[in-house]
Amino acid sequence: MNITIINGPNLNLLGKREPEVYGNLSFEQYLEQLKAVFTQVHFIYFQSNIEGELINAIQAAGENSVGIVLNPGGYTHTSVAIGDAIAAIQPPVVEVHISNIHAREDFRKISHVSAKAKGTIAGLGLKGYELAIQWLLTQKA
Ligand code: CA2
Repeated sequence: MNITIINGPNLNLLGKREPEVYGNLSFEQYLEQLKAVFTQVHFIYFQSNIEGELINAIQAAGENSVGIVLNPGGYTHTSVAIGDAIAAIQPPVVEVHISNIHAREDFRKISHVSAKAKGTIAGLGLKGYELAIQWLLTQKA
């Protein structure tokens, strides 16, 4: 069973910068932990700093995955097109943010993704991805 995890811009820097906000693990390191916890899942992981590539990945996951965990990074707050891509696919999408976007600058309180996602997890660090996957596994037929 495929679950796709998609990370947006600058999340390739996890573990390298701003550890006080984003922790000190790279996503690749964390992904190994997820694979060990969810042995029944085949993870497809994609990260890009480019909006159109993220949209292509959402569309592809719409065809080949039972669910998507999406952290759109800064595009959360700007991208109508990513919201549209989520609305256009069948599998459930869980929006995840490592930091609590509601406790930061005002511009981070707006998400163009939340209304199209099944749900949103914010502020629980990388643990949010694991919780999103747990929920997706309750949804499969
Ligand atoms: O909290 C999150 O997960 C965010 O989606 C992260 C985005 C930010 O623009 C959103 O408002 C909230 C930024 C990702 C930047 O990631 C970095 C990771 C390590 C070092 C520097 C940036």
